[in-house]
This record gives sequence, structure tokens and C-alpha cells, in this order.
Amino acid sequence: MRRKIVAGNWKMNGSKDLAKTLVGSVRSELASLDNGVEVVIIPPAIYVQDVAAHADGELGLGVQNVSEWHSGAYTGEISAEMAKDQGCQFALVGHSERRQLFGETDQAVADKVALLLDNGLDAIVCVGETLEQRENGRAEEVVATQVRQGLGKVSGEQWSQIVVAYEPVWAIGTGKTATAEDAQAMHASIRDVLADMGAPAEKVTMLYGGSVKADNAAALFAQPDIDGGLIGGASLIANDFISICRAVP
Ligand code: G2H
Repeated sequence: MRRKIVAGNWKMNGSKDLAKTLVGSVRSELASLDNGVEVVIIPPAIYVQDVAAHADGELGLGVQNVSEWHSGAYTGEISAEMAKDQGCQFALVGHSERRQLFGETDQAVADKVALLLDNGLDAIVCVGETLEQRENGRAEEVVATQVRQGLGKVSGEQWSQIVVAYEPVWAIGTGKTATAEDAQAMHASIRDVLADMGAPAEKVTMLYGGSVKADNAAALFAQPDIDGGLIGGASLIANDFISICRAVP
């Protein structure tokens, strides 16, 4: 049995007010949920404590990024240790927006993952190909390289702290979603790569992300290698996010 997770990545959106209203309704609605899904909120780091106050220990909490360094003179950065200290259990690593807009490399992903694991946090490691790479028939190769390099330092028991999120770049915030079959095919391919790396591949939770909405979540989550979702835009609307959490079988 793998963990089932739905994580809301607020990106650079939200407010104290959203933390109160959205997290409050999600928490109360999900109290009756019996599908075993772990619901995680990943707000901008400055709102982590606001979300924590309203989640009251019933929702998971994460940050969208951590530094690749331990501590020191890195203005504007937050460390894995600080995320842990603030009560986070999760951190995103290698989101395509970090890769494309902030130059995050596979090497940086690997360093961040190592620091998260050292601090006892779970790393949600994002991978995905661009439209051009998919059209050139390189999608699987590109994603396999991201997996091999980004998770290159993980070993043994640490695999239980790894979640892989497949997010095709062309589906992010565009309203285009991979078909459930295409998403499943990539998830199966990633699982093969993990097995080849010596990971306990069948135990690693894998999420799909990229324009997941209330009306397409069930078909995606019904796929055998898709264990939940990483949700952007729809995680900012309480009813939509709750419906997506309910769509986990
Ligand atoms: C992909 C996803 C969340 P959205 O970035 O990580 O965002 O659901 O808005 O495509």
C-alpha cells in the first residue's frame, strides 16, 4: 500500500484571510473523508504559521522550496532545518517554475533532497518535460534523467521520504491536462527508472500535477501508478480542492 497524497501548491498566491477561510473549510469537510488520503497545504513560506494555526495538526504542511545550503549568508533563502522547525513535514523540490525561472538544476535538486532527508522531511520532487521535448519524442528520456540525477543521493530507508510528482510543463496552469493514459504511461516509466536505481519502486508514492481540476481528478487518480495529485490553481478554491481530495479512490 502506497501513501495517497493530495497537495495544494499555492505558488505566490494567498493571504492571511485565505489561510483562515480555505484551510478552515478544507479541514472541516475532510474530517469525514475515509479514503486515507493525506491532504497537504503548501503555501508561501511566510504564511506557513497561519496555515498551521488553522490546520490544527489535521492537514500536512509544506514549503515550496528550500535552500541547497545549510545556513549562513544567503539572503532571502530558507533552510530545510527552518522548514522543519516551523512544523513542516513536506517540501517541494525542482518544480518546473523553479527550474525555468530560477535556474534550479538537477544538481541543486539532489542537494536540496539530501538536506530535506537529513532533517526528516519528505521531499516532493517534481519532474516533467516541455512540449518541445514531448513533440521530439524525448519526454521519457528527459524525465528519466531528472529522476536519476535529482534522486541520485537517496538510499535505503530514505526512499520512504520521497514522493515523485510528474508535472508535464505544457500542462501547468494552461488548462491542458495529460490524458489519464499518457500520465499513467509516464508514471509507469518513472517507476521502472526507480527500480533500476535500486529504489523500492512499488512503494514510492507518485503524484500527477498540471491543471488537475475537480472534473478530471477522478480519471487521473484511478490509474494504477498515480497515487494522488499536486494541485496549483484549483487548490485556491476550497470547494474545488475538497472535490479533488474526495476523488482519490
Ligand atoms: C503545476 C500545478 C501545481 P496547476 O504547477 O504544482 O499547478 O494545477 O495550476 O497547473
